[in-house]
Amino acid sequence: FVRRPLLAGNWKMNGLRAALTEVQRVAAGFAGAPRSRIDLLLCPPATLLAAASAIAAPAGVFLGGQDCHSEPSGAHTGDISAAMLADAGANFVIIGHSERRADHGESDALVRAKALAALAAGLTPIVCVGETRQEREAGRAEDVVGSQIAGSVPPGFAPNRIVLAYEPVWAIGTGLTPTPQDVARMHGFARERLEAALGAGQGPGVRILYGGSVKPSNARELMSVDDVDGALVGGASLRADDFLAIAAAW
Ligand code: G2H
Repeated sequence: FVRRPLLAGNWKMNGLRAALTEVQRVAAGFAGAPRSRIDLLLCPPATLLAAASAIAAPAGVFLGGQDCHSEPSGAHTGDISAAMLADAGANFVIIGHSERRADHGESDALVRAKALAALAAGLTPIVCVGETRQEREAGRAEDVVGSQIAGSVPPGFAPNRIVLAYEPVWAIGTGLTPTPQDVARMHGFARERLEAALGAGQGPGVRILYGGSVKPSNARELMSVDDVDGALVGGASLRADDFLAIAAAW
């Protein structure tokens, strides 16, 4: 089954307008070789989305948001709807990142509602799951990820409408990464659970990204693991040179 790799950069709460020069560099770099082999996606802060889209979209680089509200509009001060992200040029939106789950108490049910809102607005949700260090040490990593998938992934959608990101919380921004064997095991397990969530025969069509301390020096090894269809990159996506070096892993 051919799944086109997706390399996504999550800038998190980083980036003023000056950072648009990095978007320019990514767009210019993507005009080269990797373009035909992978999908490239940048998720800058929402304040930069429209300007980043004007630069990156003509080069074929996709844009995405980092979160959206579960409702299409209304009295939700400070929140952003999926349609607003789409209107600003987004094609994707990260949903249920562990930092959202931790900082804002987002439950699986809320993550699923947000993913549904994204789908309704024509965006592709990147639904994030992953266990904490304590959960892994207690031998509960698969239980946790399995129940997050069951609770967060909206059922009944075509596999190409949803992306899953496996991000072990203990690997995020720490420089630590799981072994390729651990990643292979978890991605294989996640694909089985996606099959259960989306329906028989649908598992092989879903792109499953690995996230957590991906950088140029480990990208090739992690991206060659079975069932790894791309990466969700935080820190190493902030500089165009690093991000493009990761893109060269394919
Ligand atoms: C995981 C990742 C991006 P980093 O959160 O989503 O961040 O690559 O900095 O570990």
